Amino acid sequence: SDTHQFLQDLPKCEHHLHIEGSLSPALLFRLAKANNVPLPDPAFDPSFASLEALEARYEHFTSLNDFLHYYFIGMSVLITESDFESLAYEYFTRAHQDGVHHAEIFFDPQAHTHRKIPYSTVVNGLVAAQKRAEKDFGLTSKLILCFLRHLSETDADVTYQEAVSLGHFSNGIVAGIGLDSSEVGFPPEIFREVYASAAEAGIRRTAHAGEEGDTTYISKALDICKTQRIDHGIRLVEDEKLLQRVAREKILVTMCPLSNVRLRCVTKVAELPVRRFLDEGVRFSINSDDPAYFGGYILDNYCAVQEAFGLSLKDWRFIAEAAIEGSWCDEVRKHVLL
Ligand code: ES4
Ligand code: ZN
Repeated sequence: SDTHQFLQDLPKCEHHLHIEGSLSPALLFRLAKANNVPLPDPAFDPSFASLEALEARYEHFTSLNDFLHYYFIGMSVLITESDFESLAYEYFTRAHQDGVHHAEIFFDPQAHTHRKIPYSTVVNGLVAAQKRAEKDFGLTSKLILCFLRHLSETDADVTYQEAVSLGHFSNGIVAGIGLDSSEVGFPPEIFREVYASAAEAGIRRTAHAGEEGDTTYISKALDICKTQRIDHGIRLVEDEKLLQRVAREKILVTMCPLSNVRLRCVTKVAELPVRRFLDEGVRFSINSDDPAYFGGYILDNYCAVQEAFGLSLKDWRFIAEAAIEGSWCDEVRKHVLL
């Protein structure tokens, strides 16, 4: 249709995409076999009995933690540099088809180093895919290193120091840090020290906050971790003052509509605070989060928002411009994107 074409053609930036969350059930089973990685016994979890069973299971997540259980099992099949390269190149190919010009992708190094896959294997594979995507599609991208919040601050710091020692923040391979995994019970202030080190070194910062957690997770991310973005942030509307502050300070909120429905943060896309954000001038982008798990890539998310809210050309222009301005690329690239 016309709107679908319009949204496809709209120059998009993706800021909230976990590369491990772009692992489809088909690729999961293929790599499990190729790499001899055992999957859970179907006698204990029938979801692993077949491709179809796993796909069906992904349609019925009950919470963030329910999803994360499958997310961490899924990524256990990623072993070699080439696995990470294929995974990321497949994502970039799809993103390009969806009209993405610039993508900032999260990766979870601890989820790999904890199962003896070296940090450099992960990053080398991702970087190889980034180079191919830029050459083949003109798609630019950045990596954002996420800490797993269910692990300790000490563990996060070990990961951070490894990236620092390889020069990945100063040479531009990693554009910033983020915080993901189980939110409730793991507030951002646990990671205050590693965020303070990053701030001091001029490294950009974001954190998942206000997905399942209340508004204190958002305010602590901003006040204590000094984040320049908030990932998800849908519960921001529960605190009017905080909402106005986010608008005033031009903090980018990275929304993931289909994710929020699949993880039951809302019952439907129409419940998301899209209208409130537009009316209050809160800058936000629309993203896919874990597209292989949540039933849609970025264009599906854009279309779902349009279907629920019927936004105007002016609204879409605001969203597209906020996404470009909030990107962590250099000013020259931003100028080209605008
Ligand atoms: C995630 Cl949706 C979501 N929330 C928190 N952490 C995550 N890691 C991957 N997807
Ligand atoms: Zn996320």
